[in-house]
Amino acid sequence: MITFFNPLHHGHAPAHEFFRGERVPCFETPARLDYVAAALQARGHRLQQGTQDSAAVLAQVHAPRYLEFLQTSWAQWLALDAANGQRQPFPSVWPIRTLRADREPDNFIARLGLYSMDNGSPLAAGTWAAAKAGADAAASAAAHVAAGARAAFCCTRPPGHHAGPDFMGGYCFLNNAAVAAQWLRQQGAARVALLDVDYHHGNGTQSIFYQRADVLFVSLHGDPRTEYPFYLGHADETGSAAGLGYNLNLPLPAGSDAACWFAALEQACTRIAAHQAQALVVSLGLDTFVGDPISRFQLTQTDFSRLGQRLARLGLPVVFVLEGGYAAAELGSNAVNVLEGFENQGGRA
Ligand code: SP5
Ligand code: ZN
Repeated sequence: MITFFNPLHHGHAPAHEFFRGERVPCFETPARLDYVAAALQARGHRLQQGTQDSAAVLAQVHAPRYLEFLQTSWAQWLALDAANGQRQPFPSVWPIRTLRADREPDNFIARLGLYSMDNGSPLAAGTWAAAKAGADAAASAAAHVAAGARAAFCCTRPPGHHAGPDFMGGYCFLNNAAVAAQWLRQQGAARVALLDVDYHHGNGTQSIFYQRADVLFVSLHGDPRTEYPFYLGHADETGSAAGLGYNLNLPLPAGSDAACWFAALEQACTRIAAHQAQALVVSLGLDTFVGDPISRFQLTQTDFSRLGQRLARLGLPVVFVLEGGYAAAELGSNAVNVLEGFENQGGRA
């Protein structure tokens, strides 16, 4: 299958994040994607740049004022102090319950808090350009599938599934999987299913589609009682309004092994089959890997081949969108194992 690669991802390269009050090197690094590109090329897969512009669809999945903020954020940061070019902005205050989120403050750090769910998603000089190019790659992968391909892979970072209608978080800025799903809808798929297999619940994607029946959201993830993003991803979140019954969360205890994980995947596949979708988007986080430094499931390299095989048996056209996965050196082979498992099961593009 064809890979649509984000050519601008290196521009998003913040240096550090916080862990237990200390600055630690970022887990979400450019090296991650370099490893995936290398593994794809070593195993004979074709990489290309997409040609689609995601702008119109981005405006359907994100709020205009959030997109405007993100696009101008680095310039706003520099406007505070030219020396900020060597620093990373972090939010320090948030409009939590009883505070107003409808007014945009003039203060840049206050606006940053308004549009952030955590302090773990540092901006860098090239963040907007990288995130926009990633959304374009997701649109291009979706366009390729809408035009008749069995599958496509959107190989991008920063990831997207924690980014909600009007906020960033969890290393995510623009929701690439939501762009792919919305693109497929606009190209004529009446029903789309979105399966999120990242270790962390895809709170942003869930929120974007929570009131809609046309995009089914199904997620397997670490139980939010103990795992990030903590405040969403419980089993009792089933959708609202027209979307009631079109959201399925399958939280699993931290430490779950492959047997437990694949049993939940069967439940996910049963629900997806019942949706009678015309296309499937997979939020492909690989931080379920036993060697992941920030996550606690126990999938092995061969389990990723098995995942690809199982998804092929759904018989749907698929857009794979890369999300998390922080064991960088193993990320490439783990990703390619999913794609080749899919292809070898008959899911050829
Ligand atoms: C896309 C994605 O996978 N985002 C994950 C965001 C997780 N953010 C919280 C990171 C907490 C890091 N904890 C470090 C534990 C080291 N033992
Ligand atoms: Zn994750």
